[in-house]
Amino acid sequence: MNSKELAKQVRTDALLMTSNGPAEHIGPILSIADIVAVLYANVMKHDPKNPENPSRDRFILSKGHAGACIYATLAECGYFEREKLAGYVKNGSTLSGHVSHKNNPGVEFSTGSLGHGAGVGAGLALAARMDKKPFRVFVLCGNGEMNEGSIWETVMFAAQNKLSNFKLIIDNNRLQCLGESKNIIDMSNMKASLESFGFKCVSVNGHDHKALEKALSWFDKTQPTAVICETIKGKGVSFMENNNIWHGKTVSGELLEQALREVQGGK
Ligand SMILES: Cc1ncc(C[n+]2csc(CCOP(=O)(O)OP(=O)(O)O)c2C)c(N)n1
Repeated sequence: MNSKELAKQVRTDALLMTSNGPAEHIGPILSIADIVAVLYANVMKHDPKNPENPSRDRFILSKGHAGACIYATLAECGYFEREKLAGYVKNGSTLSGHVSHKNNPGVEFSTGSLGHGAGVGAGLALAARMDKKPFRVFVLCGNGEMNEGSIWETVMFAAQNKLSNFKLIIDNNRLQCLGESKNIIDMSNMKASLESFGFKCVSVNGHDHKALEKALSWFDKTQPTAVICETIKGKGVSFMENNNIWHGKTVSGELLEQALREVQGGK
């Protein structure tokens, strides 16, 4: 499946999955579907038949409230049966709303408490160097999550240790759960801040698959890299785009039908 088909299928799966729960994060999921699809279809070295391969690239979804996105991607790539997605957030399922690695092949690390994925990812990147392993580590954070001090500790650590196999990806949709980021902690200087600590950094349209592939495949020889993805929260569903009410709300009924038609390319 190419990245565009994968993103379309992930959006469809995620709409259906999140309709199982009372308060699911569909806006945050639609925001990152293109980034995650490009990573898994075109950028990362990974093998669904051998999820524990020590040389595999690692991906950590640090904004773990968007769990349905990674579960759907992994199922579509063949890590586990698609039928398992129907159990999402239901009793007895391993697919919790916030990401869990327990009994979910392909998930590297459980997340949901924001600010932790980057530190774990940087540790993995250092371990790769110490063990002389070729893998790279990709961590995806939200722009609101970038308010967390622990992320900036990681940035300093990764830069000082010249973790050139570490890539920080920021889903910069400019919203967080309670409003516009610029009114909470303004991070419009994010690129300059990352560069000042020693990261190499680019900004890219987070829904343009070609541009994403180029930026996400780019690594520096000595320094860690960051890709700031300019995204639209709720991307692909007209009534959800940039409408923060869909940060943590479930869609159902006629609106769900409309959303499914829209992500499939209809009206
Ligand atoms: C440590 C921590 N504090 C608060 C929350 C509650 N919370 C869940 S999502 C969210 C907003 C995250 O914003 P952003 O990173 O921009 O993600 P997006 O809204 O784009 O998905 C918050 C504060 C949390 N999950 N973890």
